[in-house]
Amino acid sequence: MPRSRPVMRPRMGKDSPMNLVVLAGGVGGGRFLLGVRAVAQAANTQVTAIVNTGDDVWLHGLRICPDLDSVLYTLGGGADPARGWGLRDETWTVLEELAAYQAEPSWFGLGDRDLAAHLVRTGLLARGLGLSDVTEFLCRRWRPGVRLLPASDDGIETHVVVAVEGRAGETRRLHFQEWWIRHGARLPALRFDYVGAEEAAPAPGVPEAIAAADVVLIAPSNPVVSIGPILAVPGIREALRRCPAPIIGISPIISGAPVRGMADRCLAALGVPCSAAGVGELLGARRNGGLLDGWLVDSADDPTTVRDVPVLARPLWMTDEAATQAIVVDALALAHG
Ligand code: FO1
Repeated sequence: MPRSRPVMRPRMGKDSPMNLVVLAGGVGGGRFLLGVRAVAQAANTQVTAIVNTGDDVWLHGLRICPDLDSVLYTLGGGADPARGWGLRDETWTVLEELAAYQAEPSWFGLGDRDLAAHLVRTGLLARGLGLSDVTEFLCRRWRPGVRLLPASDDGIETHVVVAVEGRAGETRRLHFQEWWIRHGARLPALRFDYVGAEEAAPAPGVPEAIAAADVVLIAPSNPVVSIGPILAVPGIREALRRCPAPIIGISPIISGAPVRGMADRCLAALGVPCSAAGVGELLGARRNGGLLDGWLVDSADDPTTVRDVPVLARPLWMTDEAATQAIVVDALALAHG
């Protein structure tokens, strides 16, 4: 439900600029960042979003970065509001022509306007630019109003391990996008592998942004396939654990169901209950080797307890930007005790 109470300003950024770091995935991460940006603009606060790259995929010779693009398009005002991903006023001529060639994969929707970003990105990568430089270049077009950093410039791809039907004990792996889009996340996942993450380094600026943060927020994104790959990059989890700033997570689960997407199917593979408490325990208390200094859950999940983590229950539905701003203000209030 939309909230009626006025948005309060957080206790930050009064004199010198403050630094807010947000770990985020795609569509939900972009919508959350709309609220973060609005609160930050009113409070002399700079925002750095560290975005998941595990969904990235090579298709038709192009490097596609769905989460970076969803955040970019959402903050840039270009996202299609119904789909959440891709661009508004889209046309699909190239996709139709690819279908005429029976070019595979046919299950991934590439819009004509969206293709421009993939062409530019792939071209710049081929010229030797890192993904973070390429992202900065794309930001000149969309002006997202926050600093967007990929978690890593090194290729990371989330793969899903599933059972082979009719062959007991045999497994196969597929790219996350194939599992998500082609199979609608219906094949029971046995495991998620963040391929390339172990050898990856944080993108330039990521450790520095975390070290300089006054508050770190973990967006209500899918904890397994959006936040998981970010934390799997060696150095990022450590930088978070070391940083002096409070780390506040916002639950992506309300009343036992994902706010958006199919996080329930991802959590099942990890044996984690699909609940605000389950995801809170998965992230864990910083004092116990986890990450959280605070966990914001929806009012419907009150009371929720997570071992050694202060929990605040407030409305968490991102129904509009004002509601999302209120969530951010609540998260900052939790950060400031
Ligand atoms: N999601 C779909 O459900 N179907 C698609 O055909 C599709 C195409 C697509 C193209 C570009 C892009 O940036 C995102 C796209 N998405 C599509 C969204 C994406 O697969 C997922 O929602 C995210 O990776 C999960 O965060």
